[in-house]
Amino acid sequence: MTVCVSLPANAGHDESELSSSYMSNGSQLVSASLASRDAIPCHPLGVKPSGNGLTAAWDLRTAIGTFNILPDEILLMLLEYLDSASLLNIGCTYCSHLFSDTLHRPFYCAHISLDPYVNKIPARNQITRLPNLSPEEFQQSWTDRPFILTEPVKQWPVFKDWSTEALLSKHGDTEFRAEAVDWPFKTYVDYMKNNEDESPLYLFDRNFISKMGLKVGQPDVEPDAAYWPPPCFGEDFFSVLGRDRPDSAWLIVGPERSGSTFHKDPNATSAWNAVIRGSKYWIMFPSSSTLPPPPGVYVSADQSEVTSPLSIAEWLLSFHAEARCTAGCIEGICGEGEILHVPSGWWHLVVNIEPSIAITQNFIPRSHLTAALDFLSNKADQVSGFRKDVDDPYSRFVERMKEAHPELLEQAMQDLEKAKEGKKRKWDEIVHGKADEAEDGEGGGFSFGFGDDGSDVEVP
Ligand SMILES: O=C(O)CCC(=O)C(=O)O
Ligand SMILES: [Fe+2]
Repeated sequence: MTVCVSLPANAGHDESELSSSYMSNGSQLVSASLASRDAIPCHPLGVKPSGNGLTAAWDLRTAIGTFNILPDEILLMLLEYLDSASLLNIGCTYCSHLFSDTLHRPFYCAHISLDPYVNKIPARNQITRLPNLSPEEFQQSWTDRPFILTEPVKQWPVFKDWSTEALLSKHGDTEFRAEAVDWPFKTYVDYMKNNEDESPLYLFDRNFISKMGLKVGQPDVEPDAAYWPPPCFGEDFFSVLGRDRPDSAWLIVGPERSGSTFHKDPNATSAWNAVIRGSKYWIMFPSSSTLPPPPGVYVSADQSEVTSPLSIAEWLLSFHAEARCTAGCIEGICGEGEILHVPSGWWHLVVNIEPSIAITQNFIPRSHLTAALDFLSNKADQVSGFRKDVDDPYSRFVERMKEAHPELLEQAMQDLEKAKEGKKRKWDEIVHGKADEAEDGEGGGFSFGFGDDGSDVEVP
């Protein structure tokens, strides 16, 4: 790896105020726009990027004696063994002449402008916007395509009533889950307004309906409903599981820059995500057994582990340009009062471009029943969101579907079998050669017959 030094990060600061970056190809870093670099303030403790050390007269690192042989990443791990008082002391120590990308990069990522990434979306990538869709239109043409609806959310009482301030006054003392912590809403809002984190803590609560005493349901059935799924997303086969269904609805609150790194939604469900306040930038990719994951995302063979840059900003800096040019890329901004459809199996990364309040719900539409059954049966180790005492989600789902929708289940099971057979045939072709070629002894030798049958069904 080569250290590269770019133009001054902050014109007008002392001569060592350079920004640097490691690039594997050794070329000079000129990628970040002037506008975004101009916005990066100085590190509050005076830490500078590693590249600045190249021209510095003196380097504070030499002051740590024998520890100087250890890379910054290991030193940071050692610091984790300090008690909180010592950590606070270090956290208040001004470090002029300390040059460390490990320390500076998260700070840099926390301050890049999101504008270059969320603006100027190429027309071919733009997500489709529609006023509304009927259940029939959705089922016919849209279950495998992302889109934004502009009308339905604007009818919801929560669209009229909810704001950070309104929620503060009603639910300030209510605890909501934000990643690993349960915080009173007022504590979270305080954090949200004052943090400068690279990856801000994200409020993501699956019990908000009961915690907030909300009623949910179509307004003709539930006149006091706070919101209701738009009718096109009404069909949801997980509802046959009643109270045994996996988690399905979340309240999502976060400051600018908070969001979700690349993932597919759980249990092969589809989802809708409604923005009540603020706005979100989405970038999405279809997936299939033959498509690679999005740029910068690496998946284990059984898809159980997804590795990508830890922070959204890091991914944007490193991979957004390539992603934008990748076939299948869909991008869009879901604004206040709009709702976005995430089809089953699609990769997506989401970043709040303003402080946002959203509700999301996951569901199984008719056309993805087979995918959900496949996931529950063949990826049982990756199934998530069920209560611990629901010990065999697949069997329970099949049982309840048999009672509620026997014909649909029968059809989905047949499709699943067919898909498995298709894969088996391919497997046999790979291992044993194509039957016709093997028999007639000609045909130019063996060829790998990969083709996408659109399914991720595993060979059992
Ligand atoms: O609003 C967001 O951050 C996206 C949430 C999301 O993708 C999810 O809940 O699966
Ligand atoms: Fe998601």
